Amino acid sequence: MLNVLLIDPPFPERPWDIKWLTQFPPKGLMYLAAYLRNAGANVNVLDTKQLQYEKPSLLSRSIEEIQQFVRYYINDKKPNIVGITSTTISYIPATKIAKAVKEADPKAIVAIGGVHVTFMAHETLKECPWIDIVVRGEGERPIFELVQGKPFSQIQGISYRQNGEIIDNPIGPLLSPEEIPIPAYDMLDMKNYVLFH
Ligand code: B12
Repeated sequence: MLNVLLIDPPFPERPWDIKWLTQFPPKGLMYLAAYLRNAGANVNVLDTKQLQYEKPSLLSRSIEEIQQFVRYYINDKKPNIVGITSTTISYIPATKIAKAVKEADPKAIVAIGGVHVTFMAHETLKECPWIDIVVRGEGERPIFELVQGKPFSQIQGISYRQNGEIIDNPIGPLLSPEEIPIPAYDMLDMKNYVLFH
């Protein structure tokens, strides 16, 4: 089975958000991590928002500094698949992190998911040649099938390039409630998300 790293990207610099937005663990990624771990995969989660505004000092780091950190991290951990999440607001930083990943290891499969790219898969793949796959909608099954090494053509819910064209595989059925795990909160240090301490 392949190794997976899931990354929550930094935010565009909006200083008024520092205290607020760094309080929230990347919930979507923690669901994916729990699902993958339950299925026996080796998975890590990196929340770069915690690097962006270090606590309690609130020392701030630029996106370029975080890109550099990500390159070192990839060289050290050597994940085979790197999955990045994004909303519209975090899309640009997410693409910059994806670029840093590909620069550090061109062999790593770089996937992006989340609400923004679900609706903007073609734009994302056209703008970002360093992103291999867009996962549309619920990500648990598609990322697990990637980890199993299934060919892209057989994974439901992904968009990818093939011979210069973008292919959109149809989205598969949703997970049943029993298949949805408790998010893997233990994989990040929850003390970092306490609002006042
Ligand atoms: C809870 C919530 C918040 C909480 C988050 C708390 C937390 N700990 O996560 C808080 C209050 C912090 C918040 C903040 C904001 N939010 Co909000 N939020 C939501 C809400 C209601 C639910 C999100 C959620 O937890 N979903 C459940 C998880 C499991 O789903 P998910 O993250 O989408 O992940 C799944 C898939 O998308 C996919 N996936 C996601 N990432 C990846 C990555 C890979 C590699 C793969 C394979 C799959 C994958 O797989 C996951 C599991 O199936 C949504 C609306 C909605 N119903 O989705 C709005 C929503 C996401 N928020 C929105 C907005 C605008 C914001 C803010 C910008 C508000 C602001 N003005 O600052 C900020 C930005 C936050 C950010 N990180 O970008 C918009 C985003 C719109 C857009 N175009 O991107 C939404 C869609 C609401 C709306 N309809 O307008 N939010």
